[in-house]
Amino acid sequence: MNKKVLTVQDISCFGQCSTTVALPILCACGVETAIMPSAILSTHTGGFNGFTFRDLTEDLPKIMEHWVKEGISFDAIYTGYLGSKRQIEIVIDLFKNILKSNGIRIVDPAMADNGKLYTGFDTSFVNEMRNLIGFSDIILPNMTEAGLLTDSEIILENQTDEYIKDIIYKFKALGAKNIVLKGVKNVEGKLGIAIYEADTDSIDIFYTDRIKKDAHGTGDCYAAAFTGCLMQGKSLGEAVKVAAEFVSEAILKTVDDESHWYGVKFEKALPVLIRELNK
Ligand code: PXL
Repeated sequence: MNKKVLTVQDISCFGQCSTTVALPILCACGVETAIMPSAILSTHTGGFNGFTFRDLTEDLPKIMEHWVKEGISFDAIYTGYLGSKRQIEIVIDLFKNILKSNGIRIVDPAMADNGKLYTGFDTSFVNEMRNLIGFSDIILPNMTEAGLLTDSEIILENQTDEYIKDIIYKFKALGAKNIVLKGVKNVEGKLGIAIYEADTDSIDIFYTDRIKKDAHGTGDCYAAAFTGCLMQGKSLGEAVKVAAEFVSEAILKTVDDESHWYGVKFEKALPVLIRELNK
């Protein structure tokens, strides 16, 4: 059966993130994708000055109501950067109203990185996002988001195994089911992704080679590829791995070009994604 995904995140018109990367990546995975733009910005907020920001909060319930009338529903709803606290409540309504009964709720809390909240977010947004965790099937936080959401110290380098476990247990206490925790750095030269699977109640860490480059938009590329793989029938663990290989390749394709500071050349890595997905 043809799987249909809805992604709810902003359109940053320039800058290779959110909806503008999710669509081509899910398309490359062969997955039909509908969008709900949370906001429209001239660029993303990570390094540009004077960007425009049109909040689309008021439009989202109307789009949903129309879809309900049309009988439109989805196999997965995957959320990224949201434009207001109110949109978090709306996402919970989307989960209730337009997700198929066995549909998957994937939440990337896209609100912070490198120890800091993105421009425009505050602790009240974090508190609201904490509430969304209990309504989701899979969450995809980076280490900064994990620290903020679980009220833990944010440790970006050399985390101990206890620290990783503690974060995962705190997420479980918040109602999280499956957890994909990005940015684990507890092995020299490696970048890890910790996977907690609710079914088996187990934690596993998958590692790739660490590339010394802070790249913007990689979380969005990761979440889109992960969702695409899952929709194509890959297991959680396989989807984590294929998405990680894709993002590593995208960073490698970008690392030598200093003028490309605002995003990654994910287009050049799509062949790797398609190859790994079809293995
Ligand atoms: O990549 C996450 C992201 C998405 N959308 C907007 C952003 C950011 C990160 O800064 O600013 C608008």
